[in-house]
Amino acid sequence: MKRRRWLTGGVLGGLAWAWLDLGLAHAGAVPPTNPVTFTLDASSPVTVSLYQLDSALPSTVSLQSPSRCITTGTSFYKDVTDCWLPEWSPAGGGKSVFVVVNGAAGTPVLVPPVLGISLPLAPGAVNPFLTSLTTSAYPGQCTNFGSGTEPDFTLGTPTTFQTSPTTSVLGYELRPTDCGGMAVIQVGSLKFVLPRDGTAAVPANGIPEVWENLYGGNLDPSADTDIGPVASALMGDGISTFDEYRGFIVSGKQIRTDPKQKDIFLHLVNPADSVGGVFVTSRSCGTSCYGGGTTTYPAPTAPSATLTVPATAATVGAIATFTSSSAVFSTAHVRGEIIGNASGRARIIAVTGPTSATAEITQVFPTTSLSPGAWKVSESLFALVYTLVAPEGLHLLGHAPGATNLLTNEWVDNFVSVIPAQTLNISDSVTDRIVNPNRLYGPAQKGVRAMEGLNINSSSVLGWSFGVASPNDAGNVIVFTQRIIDYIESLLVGATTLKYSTASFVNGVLTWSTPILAPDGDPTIAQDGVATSAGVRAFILSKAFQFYTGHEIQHSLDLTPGVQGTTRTTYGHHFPPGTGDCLDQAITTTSKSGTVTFSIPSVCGTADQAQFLIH
Ligand SMILES: [Ca+2]
Ligand SMILES: [Ca+2]
Ligand SMILES: [Ca+2]
Repeated sequence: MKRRRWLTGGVLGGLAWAWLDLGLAHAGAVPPTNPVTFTLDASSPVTVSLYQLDSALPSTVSLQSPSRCITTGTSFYKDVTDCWLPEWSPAGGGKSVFVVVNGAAGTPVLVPPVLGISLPLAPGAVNPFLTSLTTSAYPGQCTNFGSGTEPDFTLGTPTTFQTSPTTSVLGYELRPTDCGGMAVIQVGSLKFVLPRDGTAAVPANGIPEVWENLYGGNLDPSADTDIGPVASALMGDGISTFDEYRGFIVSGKQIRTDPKQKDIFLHLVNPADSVGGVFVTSRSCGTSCYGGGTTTYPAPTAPSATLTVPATAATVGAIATFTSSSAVFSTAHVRGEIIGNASGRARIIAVTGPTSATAEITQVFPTTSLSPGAWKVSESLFALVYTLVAPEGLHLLGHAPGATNLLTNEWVDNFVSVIPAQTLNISDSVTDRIVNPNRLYGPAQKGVRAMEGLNINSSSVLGWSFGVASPNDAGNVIVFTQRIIDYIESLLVGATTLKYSTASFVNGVLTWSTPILAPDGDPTIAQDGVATSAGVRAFILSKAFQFYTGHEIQHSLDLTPGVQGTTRTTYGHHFPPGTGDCLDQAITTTSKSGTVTFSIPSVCGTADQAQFLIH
């Protein structure tokens, strides 16, 4: 492609001619919107097109990507009319697109927003910025983020740019100040809705066709009909389809969520408990066992496989796909880390197969291959929740992995303190944890706050849920991480061998696996099952952390089986220990002749999947 740039200097004389030709030759064009029917006037000789700098576009997109355009590898401006959606982030602001008018010489202007809009709208109400055909001024910047009611776009002065070696065009910079706003551009008497909304036959509805078509087209903006994880589960995640389109800032990055799959919003507070304003610290992890302390769980392990490191792993911030020589990766690794012992760190975004994971580089990998024992990988703390929603449906708000986390501006955060053992102080519990404060449709929806308590004021290993229901009724939970460590260690006194078993579905029934020697997590040593091995203990502790953290979170997802006990024993909002379900009350162990076997659930049963509900 570099070859084309050589031609640029020789063709300047042809620019004016090429510009005039553009209107007819153009692939992507948005016709004007009929102000009565809100359909597109396909017969109009005047249209608009959109351009972005090709080299500034990503090489791939996912369903969550803010925009849909990908680079073709040139240094020119690319026609993005058919793929562009607004992009905005707290750090970078709006990402510009250039508007080109085809078939007319008029200067485009941005139609200012209609005033006096009252939100949220009634169910089924038509977007008022659409009915008035004005640029939108949605509250804040995204469904969960920001404040203010400024126009959602600005339109700049004329700019000339190259769309090919031989073509230069005149455009106007359109810069979003919102994650999902609607720009209305007027040329003469014609008005154009950007991104393109509606067709010649289907009226605009406030949701661009580029996004709607990912989910079957022409959606109801006020609907909340998410399904999953099983067909019989009740519908909805509390976020309307329009607000899912408009999108969220999740740990600093803009995403759009799936209107057909449930989304869970979660904020981790680690540590959460404090005395007189001073955070409690722990014997085993210092500041936190969830990240930012001296030890973090789940702990990384070293797979017995060679890791092939892509060239892009030499750039911080790049998205790279790693491959392993044998099966290593599972869904549980999403949001975990790949770590080179000598150098290199990457945060796993997606696992595409047992030998392949896509990850964001956070520290440069200097080599292209890492042999067994030279690299590690860690699972996610939230692996148990992934058995209810896919990892991309669990959104960690305001989360810095590997660090402590307290407050976030990615939801309404009224957290004040937790005083040991578990006195929770929230300044305003009515608005606390709302994740859609800037919504266009529907009621307020809350997320889940998972708090790490480091106090050991009680010996109970069980966490605490401030109510058992959905996030709108409960939604604050504490996990006592030092107590988990103390409990596991108490079981290891006198032990020589540690074994591990977990339950999986076999013909719809939770079935415990044959216990294995707990792995030491290092192919260069042979200490599997050795009770004194640091790696073996870290493995058991990691599985315990995932279990207790997951099931406390799940109390806020309506996974609250009532008393499930026998005639002699009850288990509160749990299944009995040993059932194998993610909502088991506790880990079970057996001890015989120095061998301690841990049975730790790692999946939710079909009963949980059918009951899982957010409201
Ligand atoms: Ca639409
Ligand atoms: Ca929804
Ligand atoms: Ca959803």
